Amino acid sequence: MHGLGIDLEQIERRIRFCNYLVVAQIFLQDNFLLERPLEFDDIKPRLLGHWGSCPGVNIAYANLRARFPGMQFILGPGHAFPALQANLFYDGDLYDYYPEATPNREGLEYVCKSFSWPYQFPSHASPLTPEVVAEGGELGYSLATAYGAVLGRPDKFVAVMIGDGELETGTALASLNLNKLLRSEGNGRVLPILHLNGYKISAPTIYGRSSERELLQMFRGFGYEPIAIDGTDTENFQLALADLPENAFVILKTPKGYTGPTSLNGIKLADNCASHQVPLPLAKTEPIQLKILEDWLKSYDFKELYKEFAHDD
Ligand SMILES: Cc1ncc(C[n+]2csc(CCOP(=O)(O)OP(=O)(O)O)c2C)c(N)n1
Repeated sequence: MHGLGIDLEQIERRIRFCNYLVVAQIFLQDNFLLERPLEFDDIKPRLLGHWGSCPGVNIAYANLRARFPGMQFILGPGHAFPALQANLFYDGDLYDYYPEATPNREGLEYVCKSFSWPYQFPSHASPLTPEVVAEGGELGYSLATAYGAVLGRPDKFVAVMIGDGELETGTALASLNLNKLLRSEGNGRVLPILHLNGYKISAPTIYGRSSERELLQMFRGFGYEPIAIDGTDTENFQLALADLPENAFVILKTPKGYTGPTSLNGIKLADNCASHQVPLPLAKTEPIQLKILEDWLKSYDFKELYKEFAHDD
């Protein structure tokens, strides 16, 4: 427990839980708790989804939820859906809409199997996601949506995560100006968070290649009080959230694909655009990739986290 009254270890356990669940959703159709060695048959036949953005989203969600339990969360990069789904499952919010999503083995299997599966959940946030405001797919609208959500609602607090690739779109960039129009007592509060993981699909982002000084100046120019946070340092993140300036803009730095495999066939995966989608695309047929996947899943010590979470009979 921290002087702030927030359990930092619990936040980190939650992040590990959700990271595991993201990987399991993308890859597994069986053996979800790794109760026996991983086999090709445990792997889904068609590997879809996006890993790279998810660990940063899990970091943000866990930290924000601990500090602002009543927040509304808007996620710009809807392709990070497995992270959103993992968090909705963890909090029991998914269960409110899907009675199959029970906090036990059956619920876990349901969440993993139904991700990116015909007639179940797609690979992006969609109208099937509880409380979704607009379907993912087209980047750029998150910040404008967040300002819209607090209009005339002084009681509302919306945290909005904008991808650094997303902020290269005209829509998202122009939405930064809304900050100047909406600062009044009659409206709620928006906390914009730039997810600075440095990369988009197959290239670095402009902001990933900008200096911190340039970024701070840019957001100051739009009328914000920007702060840069290293997302991998939970204590630092919580201290910053406890002392946010009135008109804060968070620049959240996380390495893309953080905690995932570091390289494959000589290609850098973590902290690189190569982790954007499925980093081990041949896990169903290549023994080496299957082994890397197994080690990756094991690295989260999920069994211990699962015991804490599950209500099995
Ligand atoms: C308007 C629009 N342009 C392009 C795309 C294609 N696209 C999908 S994901 C992506 C990269 C997103 O990068 P970022 O916002 O940084 O997200 P993250 O790095 O967290 O995955 C792009 C360009 C899109 N979905 N919408």
